[in-house]
Amino acid sequence: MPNPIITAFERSPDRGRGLARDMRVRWALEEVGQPYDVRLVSFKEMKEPAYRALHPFGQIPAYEEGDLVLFESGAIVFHIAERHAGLLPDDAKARALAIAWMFAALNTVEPPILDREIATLVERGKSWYGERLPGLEDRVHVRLGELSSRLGDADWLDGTFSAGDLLMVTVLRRLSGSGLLDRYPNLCAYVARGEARPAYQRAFADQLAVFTGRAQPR
Ligand SMILES: N[C@@H](CCC(=O)N[C@@H](CS)C(=O)NCC(=O)O)C(=O)O
Repeated sequence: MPNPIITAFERSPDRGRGLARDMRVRWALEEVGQPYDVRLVSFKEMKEPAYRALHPFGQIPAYEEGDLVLFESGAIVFHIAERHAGLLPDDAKARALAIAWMFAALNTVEPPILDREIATLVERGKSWYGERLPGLEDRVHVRLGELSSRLGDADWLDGTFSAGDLLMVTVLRRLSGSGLLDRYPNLCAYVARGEARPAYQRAFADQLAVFTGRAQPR
């Protein structure tokens, strides 16, 4: 069976700092030890019909495995976690909870973080930006406070590291440089634990190498 192929930005706006969503998929593939190939796409190419056949919204990442074509980073990580050991517990109840954390990361925690991020990127010059930002940050803090309380002094959200943690760590990393995580030492330590995993580091190095031009043929 040939390696799965993922798509990633030819030139990532985050300059390869692991914020583009191919990072989630790379990390999951590294965790389970599945080699993969990467197809780099330009912004122009992503919006063309040939690419939209892979990804209806013209975004990265898309994932090809034989005749299976998937889009949505959460669905791709879930697919990988279902087919390989290591990202979801075997016990049915623990597995269901880990899946709940995957949805929580993408459906409950990421939206207010994205709302704030988008405002800082596209609304910064507007007259009402200064009034809007505190409300957006309050909404982020509500979720961070709740997550911090739940995590407490545990290493991971529910027992052992799972795809739920993988997605949650990548979502929280979107706050890098904002200072918003600073008042939650346990969440900072949680993100650092995720980043310290060898699989994360391999994935990070590979996506950074695309930006620095040091990517090696796999
Ligand atoms: N919900 C999607 C979001 C995908 C997404 O927003 N991808 C961004 C990169 S991280 C992208 O392709 N942006 C370019 C665009 O939307 O034109 C997922 O999780 O895969």
